[in-house]
Amino acid sequence: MPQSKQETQRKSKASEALAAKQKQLESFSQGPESLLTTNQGVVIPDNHNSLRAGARGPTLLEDFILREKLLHLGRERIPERVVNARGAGAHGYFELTRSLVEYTRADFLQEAGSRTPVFVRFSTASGARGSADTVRDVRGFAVKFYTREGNYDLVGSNVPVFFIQDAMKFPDLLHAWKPEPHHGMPQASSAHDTFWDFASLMPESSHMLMWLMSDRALPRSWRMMEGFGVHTFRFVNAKGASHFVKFHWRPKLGRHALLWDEAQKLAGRDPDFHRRDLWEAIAQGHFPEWELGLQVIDEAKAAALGFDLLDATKLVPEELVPVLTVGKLVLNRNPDNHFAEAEQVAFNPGHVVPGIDFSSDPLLQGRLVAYTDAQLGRLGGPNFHELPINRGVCPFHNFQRDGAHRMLLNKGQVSYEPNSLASGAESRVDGGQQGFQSVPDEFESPKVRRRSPSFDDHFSQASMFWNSQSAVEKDHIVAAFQYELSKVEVAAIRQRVVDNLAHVDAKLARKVAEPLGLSPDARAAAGRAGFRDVAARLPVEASPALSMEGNGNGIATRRVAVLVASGVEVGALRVVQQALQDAGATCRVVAANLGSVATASGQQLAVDHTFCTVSSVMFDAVLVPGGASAQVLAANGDAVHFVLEAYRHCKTIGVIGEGVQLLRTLGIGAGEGSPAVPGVVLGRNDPPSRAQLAQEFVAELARHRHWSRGNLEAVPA
Ligand code: HDD
Repeated sequence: MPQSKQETQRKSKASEALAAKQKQLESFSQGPESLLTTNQGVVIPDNHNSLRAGARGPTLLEDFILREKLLHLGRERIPERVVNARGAGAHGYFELTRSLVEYTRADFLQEAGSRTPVFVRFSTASGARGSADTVRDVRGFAVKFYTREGNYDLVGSNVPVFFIQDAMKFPDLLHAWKPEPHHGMPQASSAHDTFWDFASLMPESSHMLMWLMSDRALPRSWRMMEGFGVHTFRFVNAKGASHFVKFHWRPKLGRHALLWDEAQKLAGRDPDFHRRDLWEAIAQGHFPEWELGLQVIDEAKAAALGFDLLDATKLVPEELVPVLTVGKLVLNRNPDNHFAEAEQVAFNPGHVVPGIDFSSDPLLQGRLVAYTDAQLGRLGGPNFHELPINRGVCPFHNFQRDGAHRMLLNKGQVSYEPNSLASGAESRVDGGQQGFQSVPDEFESPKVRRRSPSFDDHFSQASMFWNSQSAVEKDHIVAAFQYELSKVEVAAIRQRVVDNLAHVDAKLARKVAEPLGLSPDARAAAGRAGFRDVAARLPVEASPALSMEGNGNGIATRRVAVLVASGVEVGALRVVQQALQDAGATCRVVAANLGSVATASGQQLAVDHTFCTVSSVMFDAVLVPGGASAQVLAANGDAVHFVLEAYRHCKTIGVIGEGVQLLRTLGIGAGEGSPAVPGVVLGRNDPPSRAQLAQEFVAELARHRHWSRGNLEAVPA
């Protein structure tokens, strides 16, 4: 069908917007050059030898080439972010699918179909820049929109709530969470005394602790986690009318998690697991995608929700306010340079555009100060907005001048306003036509250093979260509390945590406490300073959207390991591989050595990885083809461990022909006479049954995990 003129114009405007940022970045880019020069452009004659007084004599101070290299190296590190230090990012675009003109005047939210360039950085919160990706933690999800009215940053996370209600407690939270100051341990972990000491004395953290101990804190991939703006923000339309708004990013691939055992092993096997996953997906053209969802709330009706929207320890259940889908986020380009882009990018919840405003959430209000301050230090001065990744795509002009690393050459005599010396445009100030307008709230109250009593409910939403979890998810939460508390050395801290948990759910508290030799005491918790018990009614008893169970969404980008040795029968394997590829999954051949193995028909099968460099935790499923190779694998401890571990982690296992022997050797009842094992697909090599085998394997993989396997504790992996 021919496109309408309007549609063609819209598309060309959208691609212009995207090209603008890319073009700007390219003007700062440099590819490899053949001739090495100094930073001053002087050609370097020899890059191996310093200038010496004789071939065996001392190096001369005048060697400006050596000096420049060494001195540059000595300054190549900048301070890491005080939180969210560990992260990586990608470029992409945001496409509006529904005009929001009724709610906001923000230019990039007006016209359905318009596209805005974005840079997104994902991170962990507590670990250092070199820590592992898969630790138990909340993940930062920060989006910079390069809009035509200035940069807008949505600096959120994969959890919709936070530990504390007031920014005043943020430094305390971080000091308690980061490695303990006397010995600098542990790295990137909440499983230690100071974290739980603080948390147990701050009952307002109860809701966030439930999320942190849940599978949400162990995402399978950044591409498979939700994002949230956390705070309540405001949309303001052209007439000045304002609504509260909550932001949601919903991943197209569904929400999926790692198991704790996997996460820990991955931290050693591949500490870069999440950043590698993002990089490879984009490099292979599997562009990650999220829907933008909004909960828009009439400000006059907010009080009727039964909790305070300004309290960042609360979420708005979707049963009370449905999520409206308004756009999509697509990441389609890896950075050219990790440092210049992911490290130097400066996000700030205070970067808003006309039409988006803040609420009085006291946590958000504190953030508005903290980010600029942190970046002034981290990026070395007041001109970090001039770094390529931080530059807006719209013109900017003001009379701020000078400072470290200033790149702009502001022309003219005048750097103040009002003035009469510059030409007309220099001194113009917009009278509010285009400019940012704050919502004209009226405040008539005394100054107080006190929280509103509407912030006193510390447990009801933690209970709602617990009620919303599946049986398996609940088991994981209990196990996580037990793990963390078992690492806490001071018994009184463990006791305080389980006492608090008794206010979330009595059964949860008992289950956590029992193996720790404790018994929860709800009354003791209630007697402690800082405890508030307003006996609030749950906003809803349970909210299904808070569970990740049954969140299928296909097998695109899932990774399947094919274990092979010489003599492997590849007939059925090829059919399964094709079906997996058609569904967007990736197969990797794993063997004892790199190179290739001889197949049963005398051909060569190329090997991608060896058992030394990968293990089952780096894959979503395992496939063991038939042929003489099965016997060779059964005698290889690494291959045996690979399959056992995948079995224990409830992953799909496909076994073809003689491969079944391997399962039997491992004590996994399979094949004739044995009952079917959930998620274990058995197939034959003969051509008629190959298609069915492929179909079954793909269907089982789409279930992601097979929790109903029995007696998993007995599996030695
Ligand atoms: Fe923060 C970084 C998210 C509360 C102070 N924060 C930072 C980043 C994310 C968040 C995603 C990394 C941005 C990037 O990728 O560069 N922060 C959150 C969320 C919060 C939150 C979702 C709760 C709703 N943060 C918070 C508070 C304060 C800070 C209450 C201080 C009052 N955050 C910072 C910071 C960081 C930061 C110190 C570290 C370096 C930086 O900003 O540039 O300013």
